[in-house]
Amino acid sequence: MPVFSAYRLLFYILIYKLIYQVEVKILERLKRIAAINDISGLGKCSLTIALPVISASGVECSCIPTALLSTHTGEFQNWTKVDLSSQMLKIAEHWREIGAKFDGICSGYLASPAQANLVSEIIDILADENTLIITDPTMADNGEYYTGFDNSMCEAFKTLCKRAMVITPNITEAAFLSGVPYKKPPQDREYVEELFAALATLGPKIIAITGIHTKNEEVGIIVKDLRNGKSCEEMRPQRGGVFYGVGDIFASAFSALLVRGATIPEALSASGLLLEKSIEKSYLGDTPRRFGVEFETVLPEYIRKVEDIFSSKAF
Ligand code: PXL
Repeated sequence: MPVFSAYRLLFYILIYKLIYQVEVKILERLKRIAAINDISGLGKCSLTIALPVISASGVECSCIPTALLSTHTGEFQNWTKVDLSSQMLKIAEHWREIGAKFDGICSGYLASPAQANLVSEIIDILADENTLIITDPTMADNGEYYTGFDNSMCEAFKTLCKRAMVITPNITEAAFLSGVPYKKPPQDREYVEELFAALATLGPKIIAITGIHTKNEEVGIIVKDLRNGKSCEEMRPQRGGVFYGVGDIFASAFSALLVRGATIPEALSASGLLLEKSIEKSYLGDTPRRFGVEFETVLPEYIRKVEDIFSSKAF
């Protein structure tokens, strides 16, 4: 082939790639998640995390609040709480009338075990065959139920895990849901595999267990895709004490990125970065723990990482 036409061919290929890339970007429809979770006015968790984090992931976040609290229920006293059960179905039905479509439905903290039935009804109302259902069974940590919760909340969450494609329990919740006795840190691989196997019987296809202390000084997340048996993990240095809202940060980012089309390792790596850096900032800044972690100043770096993931998909 003459040199001239080889260059010309290369030129056309480059132009084609450029146009294709621009088109993919333009055609990437904004995805939408319905976040079903509480609003704790102070103490950064649940919806006050889901809204900014899902938005920063490039996904629209619509909210169905399960309860309105003055603060979260850990390390605060005399908090106020209004159960919003009476509104939840009404909101979903209104959205159905409007014809709103949802690419994901992500549920978390419930005001009562009975709300699990409402969440299930909301899934019936809003989901179609392409909607990713994610359940974050927010009910316990460090081997104990959150204030006001007991085994009946665990039974309620089991029914939601059965409907979910993705579940994101911490290691305490994984133990409670699976019926495998909770093991204090360090938790060896064999124990974690036992949890995965028992949770698999509930029906989800992707299980992300957070807060796993596999060895001294290390803590992290292990995700198993039961469709192909593959696992991936993100470990970080262990920082002593409790960090509030970090499960919500992970569940929100991981869900949004999956809904947007990231692979599991990509979603885990970006959500793990947001989590680790937010914890690190709070740890170094010595922020009072109960007010939640400093995720806000990490969002720019997280957004850059998310952009890298999706711009590489355009080629
Ligand atoms: O981040 C979990 C969470 C969510 N919502 C409420 C909570 C907690 C944990 O304590 O109390 C109200």
